[in-house]
Amino acid sequence: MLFYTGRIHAIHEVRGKDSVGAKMDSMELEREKGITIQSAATFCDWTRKDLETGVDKNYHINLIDTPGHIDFTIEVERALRVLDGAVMILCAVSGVQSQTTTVDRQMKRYNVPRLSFINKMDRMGANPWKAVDQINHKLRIGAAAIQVPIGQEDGFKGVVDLIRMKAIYNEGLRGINIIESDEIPADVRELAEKKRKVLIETLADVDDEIAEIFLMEETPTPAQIKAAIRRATISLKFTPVLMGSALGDTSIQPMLDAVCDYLPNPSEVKNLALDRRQGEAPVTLLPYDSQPFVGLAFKLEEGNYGQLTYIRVYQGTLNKGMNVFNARNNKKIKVPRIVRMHSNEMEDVDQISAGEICAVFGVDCASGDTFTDGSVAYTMTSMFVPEPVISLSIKPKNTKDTPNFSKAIARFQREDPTFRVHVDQESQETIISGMGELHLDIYVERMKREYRVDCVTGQPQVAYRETIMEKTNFDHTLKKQTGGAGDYAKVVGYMEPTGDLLENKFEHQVFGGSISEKFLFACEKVVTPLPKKNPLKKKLTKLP
Ligand SMILES: Nc1nc2c(ncn2[C@@H]2O[C@H](COP(=O)(O)OP(=O)(O)OP(=O)(O)O)[C@@H](O)[C@H]2O)c(=O)[nH]1
Ligand SMILES: [Mg+2]
Repeated sequence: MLFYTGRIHAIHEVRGKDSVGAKMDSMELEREKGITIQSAATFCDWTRKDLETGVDKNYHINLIDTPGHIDFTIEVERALRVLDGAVMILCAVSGVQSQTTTVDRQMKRYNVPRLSFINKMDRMGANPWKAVDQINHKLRIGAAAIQVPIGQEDGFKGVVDLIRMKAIYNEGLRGINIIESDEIPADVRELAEKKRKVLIETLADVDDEIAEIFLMEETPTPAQIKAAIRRATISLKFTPVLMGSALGDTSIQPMLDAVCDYLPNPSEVKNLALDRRQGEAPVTLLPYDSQPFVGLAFKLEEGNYGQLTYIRVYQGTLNKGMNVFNARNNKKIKVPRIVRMHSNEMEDVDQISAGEICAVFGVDCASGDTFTDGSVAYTMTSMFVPEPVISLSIKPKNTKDTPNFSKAIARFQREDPTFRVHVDQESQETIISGMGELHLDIYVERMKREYRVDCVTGQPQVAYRETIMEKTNFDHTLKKQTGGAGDYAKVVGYMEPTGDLLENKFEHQVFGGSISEKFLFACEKVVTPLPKKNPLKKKLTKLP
């Protein structure tokens, strides 16, 4: 996308043979591992010819590229919190994968309209129809292809636009030229007609206007189909499905056209804030420059020049040198420097308008803070932060590295709310927790590279709780030789599921005798607490 919009002049892979690396994956570790770890922001312009009037229209796009791995899910979360639309990328062979369902949930959480793009159409076993079916059934969103492929697998060479019934091919170096033809190859004509019907039927299910045309047994015009796709996509009832091959330079430009055609512009998205002067009543933010400034800090990065704070401007403008107020603590801060990001590069600007994304220096705040110009008392809701699922103990190999170790840990925690650190009370070890083994590995590796701290880590522990699945009897005699006759106790009982995972119940059935409260309490104490660190098994051995 960046190449075709003229933002970069060559396409490189994350871990390409030319060792240049992808523009949006600038971290050394990303290039080494060939995966995206951190999200990166950029912006680009795309000129789209209006089909009705034939006039060129320029669209300005703010773009965030996010990782796909579940380990870096917070990067997806915060991007979706602030973006007005998304392109969900699927693999033509694998279709909807488990990570797709996670991202789908995140898109739904923030009501983000989406296009679906089935990539890797050049691969052996590519089957876009399986993916379309999975979006409908697994993700439960109305989905229909608006294109069909021309050629298959390594013979994939273009698509048919089902709305206008035109064949679209890429020509020239890296497919830079788009060639459109009214001549649809004979072997795809039938499929194209069939899938066009499916598109109209699917739209009829989610859009009244198309439903009416459909019931009258008429065929909607291309303009009517496009308008319906736009309405249904923005109202989250539908996702148009496109297909192509990023590696094969095929059919990327039509996807950019679709971004302009079907994803909302900032004024079409309802973004709410809470007005603290009106008892936290929701107010709709208006993305106009003339309104009072309201922005949300959604990502922090500590760099060479201090804290870089990414802000989405929802309303009004943000100007260099302006005073802004942090809604959380009412602190007044002067914004000394505003930049627009192009992955790891930045460009100084004096002003950022409503609807755009920028980054500022010298603004000390937490992720999720709302900023205003002080004339309104709005706060925006923050994003969802999932609980970490895996932990491991960590310490620097050399104690002399402890200050750097602490510095790194503090920074990672500030930047990433899914990375947590605590000191275990029993072992006095530092425990780091995160979303997966890879997540923690990356931080350990970054500590080595960026802070020159070698660490020793323990075995990863997955967060889990044990519970009793069936009734189990116990009968134990405790003998304690304290001189003389000694003491002994016999404890007989059973354990069984209470039916409630959160509650442990203790009952005793002592009758007749006189067992002192002290002993009963000791028995209760052993079975009642939910073991935090030690699995239940360990506790049970201590039970008597
Ligand atoms: N065959 C084929 N391979 C592709 C295509 N597009 C990307 N790939 C390969 O897929 C791999 C991952 O590509 P990336 O662009 O890094 O994918 P990504 O979605 O950014 O991955 P993460 O950000 O790490 O989640 C690379 O090895 C690419 O060469 C394509 O159209 N066809
Ligand atoms: Mg990537």
